[in-house]
Amino acid sequence: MKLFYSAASPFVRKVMACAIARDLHERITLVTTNPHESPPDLLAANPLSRVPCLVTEDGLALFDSPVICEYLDSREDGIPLFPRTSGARWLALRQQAAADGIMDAAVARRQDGLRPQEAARTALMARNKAAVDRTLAMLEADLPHSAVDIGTISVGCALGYLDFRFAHEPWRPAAPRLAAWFEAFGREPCMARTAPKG
Ligand SMILES: N[C@@H](CCC(=O)N[C@@H](CS)C(=O)NCC(=O)O)C(=O)O
Repeated sequence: MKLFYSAASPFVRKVMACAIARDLHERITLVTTNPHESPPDLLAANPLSRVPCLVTEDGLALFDSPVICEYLDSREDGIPLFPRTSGARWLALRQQAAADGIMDAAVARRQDGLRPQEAARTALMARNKAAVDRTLAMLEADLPHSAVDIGTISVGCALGYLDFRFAHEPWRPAAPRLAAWFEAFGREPCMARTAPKG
């Protein structure tokens, strides 16, 4: 398998954490890609010009991260990352959606923050920050469990990205229980081995 990859992307981290949890990571060749430059080989696989994008051994190009993670979960045997029983399944999928929303908002703020500021952009950045803050409050109230699944991996990647790109905006004081959960969950091999660097 081939993964169009950007080291700083929290969505790529989520995919790699799932690959490690499913013991599939050694079958993945990483192709370092800058999606903002729209390289032709990425566009041929993903017309949205986004990473992560996984090309399977059959040549099928898959995006975005929820689809790739579910594909990895369908390969081989192992404890499912997408729980099958309805209660656990909907909780994990809601956590994934919440975490993906945090990552979307935080990545957009990061990109906007690198550009010259103007009123509309500043308002959009404030809106994205409020979305992140509200979703953190939801996760603080409705704490993830300790098992490794698509929900907890996604939440771990979202919180890791906030630390990576927004270390100057500490989130822990408002979410101390979530902070304790994150510290413990960060010791899972799939999280420890994919922690953002640099
Ligand atoms: N919903 C997508 C989001 C992926 C995404 O936003 N990737 C960013 C990098 S972190 C990207 O490729 N951005 C390039 C662009 O939007 O043009 C997923 O879950 O994979």
